[in-house]
Amino acid sequence: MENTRDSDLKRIVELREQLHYHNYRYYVLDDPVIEDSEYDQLMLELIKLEAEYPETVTPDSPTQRVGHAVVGRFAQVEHRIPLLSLGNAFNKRELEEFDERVRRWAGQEVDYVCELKYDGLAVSLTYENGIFIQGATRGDGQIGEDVTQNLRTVRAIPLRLAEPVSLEVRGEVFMPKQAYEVLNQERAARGESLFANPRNAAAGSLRQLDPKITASRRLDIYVYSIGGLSHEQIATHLDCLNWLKQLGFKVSPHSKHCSSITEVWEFVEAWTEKRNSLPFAIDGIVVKVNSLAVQAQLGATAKSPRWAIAYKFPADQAVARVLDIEVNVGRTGVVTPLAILTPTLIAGSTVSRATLHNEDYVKAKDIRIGDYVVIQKAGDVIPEIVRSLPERRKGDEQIFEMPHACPACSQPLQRTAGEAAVRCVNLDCPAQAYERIIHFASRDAMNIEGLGPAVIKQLIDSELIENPADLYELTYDQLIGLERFGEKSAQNLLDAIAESKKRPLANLIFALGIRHVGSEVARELASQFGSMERLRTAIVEELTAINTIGEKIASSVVSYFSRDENNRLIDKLAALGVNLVESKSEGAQPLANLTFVITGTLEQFSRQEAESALRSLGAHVASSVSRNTDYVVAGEKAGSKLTRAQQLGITILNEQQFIEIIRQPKQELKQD
Ligand code: 0OX
Repeated sequence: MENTRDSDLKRIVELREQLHYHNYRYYVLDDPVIEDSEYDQLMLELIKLEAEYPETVTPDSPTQRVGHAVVGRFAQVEHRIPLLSLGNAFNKRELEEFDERVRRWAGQEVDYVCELKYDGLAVSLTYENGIFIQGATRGDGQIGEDVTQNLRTVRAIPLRLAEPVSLEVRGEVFMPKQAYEVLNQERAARGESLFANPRNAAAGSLRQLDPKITASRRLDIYVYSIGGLSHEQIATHLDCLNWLKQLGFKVSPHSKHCSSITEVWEFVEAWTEKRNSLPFAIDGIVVKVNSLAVQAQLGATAKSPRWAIAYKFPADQAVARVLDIEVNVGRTGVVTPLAILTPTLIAGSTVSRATLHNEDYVKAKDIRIGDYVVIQKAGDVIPEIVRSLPERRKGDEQIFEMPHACPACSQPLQRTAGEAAVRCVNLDCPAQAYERIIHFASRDAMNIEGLGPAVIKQLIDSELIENPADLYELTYDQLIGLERFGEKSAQNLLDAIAESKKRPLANLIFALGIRHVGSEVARELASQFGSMERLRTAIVEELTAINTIGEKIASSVVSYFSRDENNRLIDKLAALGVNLVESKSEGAQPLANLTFVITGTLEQFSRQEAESALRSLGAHVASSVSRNTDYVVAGEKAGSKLTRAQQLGITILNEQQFIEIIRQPKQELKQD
């Protein structure tokens, strides 16, 4: 007996090795060395043996790709190091300007790596000792969703690496064109709604609660970077890609080393020609500085690294007819004309409306109702009208006139001298309220799943809500009485609304829709003021004291909180249990109550990245050293702040110690 067990266990190990290898050959290299039937045979044998010895089953076993469904909704994952997005270039000149900027900042010549820009969704994959332990979506760059179970089903993602390393890898999950076509055909046959493009199909597939559905969706991935890379042997982005390849990741075979921007442009031109022949969608070329030292030197702005740029392919164009021009009232009361078009296929999706921005735009482009127009769409950008085609007019086209009264509340519209926008200034305007609630529920705001524009309209029309706070008073009985709501959808919506009460303060500040307060500014306000109570009593000088906040934002914030109805809204949110403070649970905020100061240049991080990594763990980051400072992170060329910290006897951390702390804050730092 003992003997059988021994040989079975040996066989289990052998089968796992073989299956890992053949999975790699098939899904990563796209170069299988055995028949599918042989692979299935090996898998079956392993499944049987594991059933006999369940105690041997580990999560990285090839049999463990499809796990259990997530109950409720995905957990949130705070990215240790934010997933930045890319700045864009739309032509050769803008690429050359990028190159000039880079060389000026670097103070030397630089070489680049060009990559195809896969049109999918960015994910982060975490490995511990070579085992895949967590996968998350990019989300807003700071907080994503834990989609580990779904990413495990993506066969090109290794569950186990060639070396027992711990690292966080970033890549783009996408759906190949053919898989997308087949999926849409199947959906059409079942009478289900179709995905507008492969990108949406990939996103929809990754956000399924049941990994079985994701597993059936044939997703693929290319990985392209390591989060907060620190490895002596790796000096360039190319080295990094090669190392990722050696570890077993699927790395794009189309990346190219270019020694000058001229070579970059040749790569761009070649792929502009060839891009439609690829089996997957790409929407541009990503250009990255090759040297990691130069990357670190350049750092990042609030949103994107300075050492990389995305060249976007020219927009696809098509001709459509303007059937009508409607006007739309936005959340701040701005009234925008909107062209209603003949449904037209462009860049893989059907377009039937396009914004006309404002009255002057319509006049300048001479767009009339009944006109044929050239429309264009680039990637995710809202379609726009490039020009009208007056040569195709028949004579019955109508010139558009901006209405004088708001189409929603009939109050007179106002146009401020010197501004192109026309506004409805009635704060009770139902159209504005509707847009405000849409914004409140949106992903980067309160992220209330299932609460899209149609449901919001239904809730307003049924007089169940008038403002965002009313959402928190909705009851099951009210929802179940509405059309299209069943027991499950009513309960799901209530759960999602209840869950949103826990959103971080920054998201709530953004959700309020204060003019000029985007998500980045909201984050800054949350971190500086720490609570809605402090923020709403702030004066202009306190706000402008923050580096990134100028007069315009400061007065907009003060003016927002000077209005009674806004204060009533916040009081009501507070009374209904919505989180209004910055601090979160102990577990998520291991550095809460600790003040850090960063000085000098860090090799692996820009200042912005280092600060956000600390803030995401709850730390306060100050700009000057005082007795209240707990830690000073000192990079290269640290100056007077370091001296002051030494004088005050404050603990000084070097970059390596800093990296350890942001990786494992609890073990490294003791809180009193
Ligand atoms: C892509 C892609 C996206 C690394 C630093 C900022 C962006 N869609 O194919 N992102 C990146 O790079 C990150 N590379 C890519 N190839």
